[in-house]
Amino acid sequence: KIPAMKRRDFLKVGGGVVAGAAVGITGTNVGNNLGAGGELAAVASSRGLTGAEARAALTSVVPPGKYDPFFMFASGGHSGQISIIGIPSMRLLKIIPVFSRDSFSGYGFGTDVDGVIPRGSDPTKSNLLSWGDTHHPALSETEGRYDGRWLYVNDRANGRIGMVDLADYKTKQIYDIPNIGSAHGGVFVTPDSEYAHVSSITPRPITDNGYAPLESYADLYRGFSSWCAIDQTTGHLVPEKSFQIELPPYNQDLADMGKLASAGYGFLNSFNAELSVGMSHKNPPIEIGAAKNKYDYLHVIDWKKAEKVVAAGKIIMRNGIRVIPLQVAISEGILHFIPEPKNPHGVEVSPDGNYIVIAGKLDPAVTVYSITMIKKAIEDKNFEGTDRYGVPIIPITAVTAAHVELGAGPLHTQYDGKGNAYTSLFIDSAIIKWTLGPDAGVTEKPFTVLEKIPVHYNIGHLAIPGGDTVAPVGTYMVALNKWSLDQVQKLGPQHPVNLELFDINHTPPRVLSSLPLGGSEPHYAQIISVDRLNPLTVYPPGTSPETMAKSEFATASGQERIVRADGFVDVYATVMRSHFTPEQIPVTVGEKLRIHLTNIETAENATHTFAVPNHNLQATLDPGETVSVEFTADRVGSFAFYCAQFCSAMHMEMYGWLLVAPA
Ligand code: CUK
Ligand code: CUA
Repeated sequence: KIPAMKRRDFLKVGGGVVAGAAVGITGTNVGNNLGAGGELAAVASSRGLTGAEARAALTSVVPPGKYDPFFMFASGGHSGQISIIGIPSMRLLKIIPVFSRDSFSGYGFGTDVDGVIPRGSDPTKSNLLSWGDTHHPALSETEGRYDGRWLYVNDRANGRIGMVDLADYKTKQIYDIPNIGSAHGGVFVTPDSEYAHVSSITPRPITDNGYAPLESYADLYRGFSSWCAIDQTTGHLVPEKSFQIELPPYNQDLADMGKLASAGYGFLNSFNAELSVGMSHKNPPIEIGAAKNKYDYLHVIDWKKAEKVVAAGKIIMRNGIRVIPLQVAISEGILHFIPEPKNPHGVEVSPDGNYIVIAGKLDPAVTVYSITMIKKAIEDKNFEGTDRYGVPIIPITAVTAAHVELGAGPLHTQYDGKGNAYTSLFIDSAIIKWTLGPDAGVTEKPFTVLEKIPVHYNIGHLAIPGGDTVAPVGTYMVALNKWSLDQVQKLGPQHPVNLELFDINHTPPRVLSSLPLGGSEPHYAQIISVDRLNPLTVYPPGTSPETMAKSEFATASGQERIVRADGFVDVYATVMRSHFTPEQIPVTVGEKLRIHLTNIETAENATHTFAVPNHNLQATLDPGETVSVEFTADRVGSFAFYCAQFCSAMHMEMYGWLLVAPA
């Protein structure tokens, strides 16, 4: 890390760094040009870099063999994946498929873990989905800090949550949440990871067959706030321990969990309080109809109280999950509304938990609510009537701590832990740095705009290490930009998204580098200190990643065999550099095969695969891993299966024969 430097010391990297040369840049042209003197200056000048660009490069470079201190877990939008990006190097380190198939990792191509994709809890939903739209990753937390155990992410398209185990960075579960057709508000976890929360964005009919004409929208469509219980040992979501709260058919949008001062509460934005259903002979398009009212409703949910109401049995069962009916949520004081300026997008709670910041989208300001004032209003029953379903409305004036003008199209806010907030402006293509207020320890210049930081271009979310936790690390900030326009050479008509890295230790924040990311659209990302992660290097021999225990099919060297029983051909195989055992699998067409493969390597990095030509079979086996591949040998032929991962000098020789003889 380059410490903050005085102007005159700029780039004066000490002797010994570059062949003993004292590298310096003289004071007069600091920040714009490189001056004479030193090899670093010569390098920069030969590459046509300005002083600022050279400084940015030095501030963020992670040389070969050195490591990034932070990982960013970014969603992949409609690629259905999660990407891991090193910070500050901005190198793409890994892609974890969650909702979509991926032949590289073998995910969805014939292995055990393949079962994760179709395995859902809601039999009414298609069990053949092999795509999703990841938006909001949520790292598990302990006491409001990322703990590096698990990662959850919503499928905005299909109303599901995927769970990734950070022991091996693999997807272990997809929970197909009942009663919701789409999921956007979350995933956010409670401060001790009791629940992963998500809400539906588009309401769905509560009829048995899931259909209702739009004329009955107000009566028969509903939203659901879903509190998915997390098993504290495995990280799996447990349907029997989860519950939902029925909500009016507004579009419940982004959400955040209360923490510290606001622990026990969840906050959900919404839009379309107008209940617009789109164009017909008398209706305007949704886009216009949903923007008519001056206010929508921030949903304030007391989830601790909801837990008690569930425990007291004041619930109904609906498609296998416990549901608190809307009228019960109202009468038990679980749900309150606060008007929020029209069609808001993000709601983000400050690290101390005192402030709930709403980004307006159609309002050029953020509205800051105070949890102290919200609690008081609820206690005093200070309501200004109810919405059309009877939900009590807290007057906006009773709870607003500030309304801070920022600019056009505010979307999302992150915090640096030093009393500052950073809010993205989609339309203005900028991030605004502004101060929180006294409850967050800011007494001098509270709620004041400090900087306008330009981005390229059209930013959605932004991420700071721990930026949504109780303990942000205000070092780096990444802007997740939707458009890249002139920032990258032409790559055909579709442009990549563009992530930009900023140094926010410096005032004003400075851009360091960018990562145009093809093929993946990070909506949201969370950045964790790498020292909080504790992944496996190799699996204990014969481990099934699905259970993280020894597989009953684990096979040791010398125990390889082919067994015919119960109508199956079970092949117990081992895999190592540079051969499969057995190398010949002779069967007759029509036989059902279960091939159990164990990678018996104990060496780090010694991954192999089992790739079968002309079949949709590609299993990837990390060292120690056991997977089972099940299929029917339904075509006659000699198929040379092989290892698709370049693993040794004899990698090309690593193959064998699946011989399917005619009957
Ligand atoms: S949304 Cu995509 S930029 Cu799903 Cu968080 Cu705001
Ligand atoms: Cu094993 Cu290539």
